[in-house]
Amino acid sequence: EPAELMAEFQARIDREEKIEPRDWMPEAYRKTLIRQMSQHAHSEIVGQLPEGNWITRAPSLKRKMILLAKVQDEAGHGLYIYSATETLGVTRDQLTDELLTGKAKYSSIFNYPTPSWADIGAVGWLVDGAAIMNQVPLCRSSYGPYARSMIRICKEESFHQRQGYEIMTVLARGTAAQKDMAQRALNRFWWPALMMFGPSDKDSKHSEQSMKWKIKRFTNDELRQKFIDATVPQAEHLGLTIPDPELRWNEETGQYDHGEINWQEFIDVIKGNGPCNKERLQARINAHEEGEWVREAAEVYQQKQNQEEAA
Ligand code: FAQ
Repeated sequence: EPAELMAEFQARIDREEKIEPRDWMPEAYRKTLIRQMSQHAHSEIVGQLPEGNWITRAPSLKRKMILLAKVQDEAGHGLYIYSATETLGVTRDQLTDELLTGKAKYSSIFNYPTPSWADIGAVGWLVDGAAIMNQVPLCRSSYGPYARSMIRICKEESFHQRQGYEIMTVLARGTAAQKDMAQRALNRFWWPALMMFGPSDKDSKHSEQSMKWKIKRFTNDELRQKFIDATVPQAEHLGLTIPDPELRWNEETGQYDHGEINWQEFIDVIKGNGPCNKERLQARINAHEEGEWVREAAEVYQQKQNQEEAA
């Protein structure tokens, strides 16, 4: 790629200009955006499953309505981000195919089970909380369609986080058994939520370039630390204990120190060997197969319309 074009591209980024679909961009910029955005879209789609598990069993009609709305929001987020990704020259069919054949990654967090109602609270509080921490800076991402799609998504995620925290509040103030249920859900989701931010900075192969291109505005470790610092007081307010014996406030740094993340577990989960990877992928394959008749009908309808127009 010509050096002048590369230099001009970087200068535009440095001036905080947004890059738009028809603009010239380095192939590697296009590639890394397709990678990150499609993984993000797949995460929103697969992310419906852990919570979808509780829609039929939500403890009241009101809870069921809220959860349905939240899960539908996640479907919507997936669709906006797929559309934004298509502006980079890939098709939705290609992206779907990569997900269903297991080639594409999606967030590690959605490979964990949600065995109790409290997990729905923990997912909203911690998973959506982590998602917001990561996605608010993406509203300033250098690629225009991605940045714009994030604005509405972040507003919706913020409602999701609050509904999760509210579920946790009710359980934590409830009976001893309810509080225990909330604590167990926190124990299950704390470490996986920290892993959502990705590998530590020293192992993050894309961070340096993505920061230079202002696709990312903070490193993985920076965002993880912000999340911990924001979340520990919330756990204290609930009267719940974060399952990390090494967690303590550090006066000097003005941050919480924390224990080591189990990176082997992270690697296992992204390689497909987490507790629910196979189940999640199978659920998406089934949904796709069951939707075959809709795609067929839409195609036949389109052909008829074309014929009528031609006649
Ligand atoms: N899981 O070099 P880096 C949501 C991969 S929120 C799986 O650091 P990068 C909302 C990474 O892709 C969740 N894979 O990569 C919701 C790369 O693999 P590759 C979705 C991970 O891109 C809530 C390799 O490791 N959010 O869905 C993970 O600079 C509730 C090396 O990593 C987003 O996707 C992981 N946790 O930084 C929905 C946000 N972490 O491609 C339903 C947008 C890393 O070389 C219910 N994405 N990997 O094969 C990002 O901000 C970035 O892509 C990072 C990773 C920060 C995730």
